[in-house]
Amino acid sequence: MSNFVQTRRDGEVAVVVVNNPPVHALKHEVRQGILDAFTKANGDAEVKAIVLAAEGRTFIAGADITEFGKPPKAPSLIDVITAIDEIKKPTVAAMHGTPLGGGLEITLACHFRVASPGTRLGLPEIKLGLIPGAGGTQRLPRLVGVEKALDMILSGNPIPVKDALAHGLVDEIIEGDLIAGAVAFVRKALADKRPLRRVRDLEDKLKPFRDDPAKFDEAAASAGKRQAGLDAPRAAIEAVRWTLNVPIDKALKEERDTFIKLMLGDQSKAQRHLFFAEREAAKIPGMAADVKPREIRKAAVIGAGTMGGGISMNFANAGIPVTVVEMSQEALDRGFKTIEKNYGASVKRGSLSQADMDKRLSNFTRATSLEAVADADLIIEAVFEEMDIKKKVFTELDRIAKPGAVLATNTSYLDVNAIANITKRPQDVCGMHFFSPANVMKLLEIVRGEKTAPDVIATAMNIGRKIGKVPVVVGVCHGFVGNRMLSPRQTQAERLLLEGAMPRDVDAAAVEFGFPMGPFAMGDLAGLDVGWRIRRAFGLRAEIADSLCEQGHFGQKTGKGFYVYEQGSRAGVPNPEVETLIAAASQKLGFKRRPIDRQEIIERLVFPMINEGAKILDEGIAYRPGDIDVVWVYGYGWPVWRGGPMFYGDQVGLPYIRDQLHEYAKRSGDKSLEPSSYLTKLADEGRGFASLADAAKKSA
Ligand code: 3H9
Repeated sequence: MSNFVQTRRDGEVAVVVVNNPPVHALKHEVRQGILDAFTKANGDAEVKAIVLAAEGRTFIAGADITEFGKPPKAPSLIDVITAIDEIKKPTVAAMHGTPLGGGLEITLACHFRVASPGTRLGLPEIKLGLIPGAGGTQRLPRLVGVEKALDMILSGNPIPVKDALAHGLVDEIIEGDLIAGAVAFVRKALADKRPLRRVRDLEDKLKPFRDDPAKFDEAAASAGKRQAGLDAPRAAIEAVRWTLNVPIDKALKEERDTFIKLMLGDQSKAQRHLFFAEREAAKIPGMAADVKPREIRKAAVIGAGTMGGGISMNFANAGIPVTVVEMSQEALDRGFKTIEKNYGASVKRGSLSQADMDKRLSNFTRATSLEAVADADLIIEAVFEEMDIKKKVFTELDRIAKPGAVLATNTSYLDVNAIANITKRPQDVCGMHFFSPANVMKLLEIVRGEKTAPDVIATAMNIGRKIGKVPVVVGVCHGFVGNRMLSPRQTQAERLLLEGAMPRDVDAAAVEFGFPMGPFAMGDLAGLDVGWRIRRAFGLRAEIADSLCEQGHFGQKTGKGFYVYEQGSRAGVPNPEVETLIAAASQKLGFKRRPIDRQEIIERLVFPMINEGAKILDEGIAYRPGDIDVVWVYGYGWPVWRGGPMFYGDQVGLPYIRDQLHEYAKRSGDKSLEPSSYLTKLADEGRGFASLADAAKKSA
């Protein structure tokens, strides 16, 4: 008997139970165990029906992703599924937790599926740059219909069990003991002589699409927004289309071939890297196992501006009471108007019910005095980005906050140690850096000050996850990880203008690379005055952007920035005045303008970021290269299929990046482009960033 799969008998029913915690990933031994168990039960004349279930917190959550790219070992998941599909005794999958990917595909070879309340079922392969590779694209549409299947496969999001029941993916929801319920279900099926239909033989839900193939394109188009540049969604649509016109055995083979091609490709490699990087980022090296997060029952946010309002919504959405403090009633009212407008927009879109909006709004307490935060367990300061103001707020918080409260600053650039040290409890202070719009963006940089207590970091991580963020711990430096790496990109974007490019050239190259928008369109959207203010505070100047600001052009909000915006339009058109301004600036600063090609633009934007990332790792500001990748994907729209800047750096090769940076520094005379000593060292030693991740894992 396998260690991972055990069979017990309940009378005439064999119950096959998978046990490979935490999520029963279908590694080789598990596949073998399931195959053996089903083969044995099928051959046993005393067994009349078979139930498949799993121990612990979930049913099988998919193939073992760590096996991808390694030499395959028989039996494959398809071998297992084919064998189950052939069984003539009733088979029933008993699901709980998150039956996902290959885990759900196995159940599609069973005659019946039952599930506990709270089960969430899905085919998330698309999020790993894959399509379902064990029959999901062929069996799911036959069971739930083409529209629902496309929706599930293209979004990758799991559906609640009630939805699954409504669409025929689940035959019954079992309250109470799941396995006992599944056994009772299958006994009844035997007694009623229920026909044993194989999902692969179902045709009725395909018929409307076979009769009218144009309906398929409509269904595919309406199955959610797709990110440009990704291969898997296109492949998934084609695979589901085969249900209409390709015999199932041929389609299953083609599905498998497509899955393997995607699995071996760079996009899936990048997305799998991110899957594990996100989970690694949750682990804090050196954190003792007995460190417990503090309990957060009440939160408070100081500031109801764009950031403060967005931050507070996260808590209200998660059902955590949150007090929002502003200096004046007027500012408070303005802040809440925006919050209500944001919720109202979700209600209009249909993504939130009016009742849920009201419930969320009831979690807010409004206040105009800091004293109102006295009973909060976590206080996040989101006031103006100026050290003196922050210090004043923290001095007050030190006086007012209850002992043990976590005091967090949302600063983007300022020294968290200096803020902490103004209080008598620096161990309770950390940074919680949200990204705009703070109620939407998933990234949360948790800034570890030199005196921050481990349980404060654990608390910030824990609450971050509770409010749906992806938290990453970073150290104190100017701009932490994300903004610090953004800075050389911005510098190069402006340099490229001075040397010969136009904003549209730079933005087009960035979009071609995969960013949702280029640096200049982004600046116009965020407001050029934001960067201008920060640069002035630090005595810095960006010739072109600052000239625009001096003329009162702040981007979209003033109708003019690097682009011109027609009344109410978010799409900018090139601004001829800017082109004149750029030419004049080039002349003034002594640049001889020259044509700059796409490759140089992309490399000049991206390689300096990788160079800065190397410095960040060298200084220990980030624990692992994967943490930096998570920051950039979740906070700055780095294209997922390129895996994050450090992963991309390894793909391109550090020796090439070292040489190109040196070459660009020479050509442009910009010394800041020179490769850092750490990047040079890694490149010279023939190592990539991945070697640092491996080393970090070994020492953990
Ligand atoms: C697939 O099935 C392809 C098929 O169509 C065709 C095949 C031929 N493999 O997330 P957690 C690890 S593709 C290996 O923290 P949670 C994870 O790294 C697959 N390892 O727990 C972590 O390890 P560690 C389709 C996996 O409760 C630990 O388990 N399926 C896998 O927050 C706990 O994970 C998916 O894409 C895996 N498949 O969330 C599902 N899954 O402790 C991916 C997890 O060392 N998984 N691990 O850091 C998930 O979405 C979440 O893990 C889940 C649980 C929702 C299940």
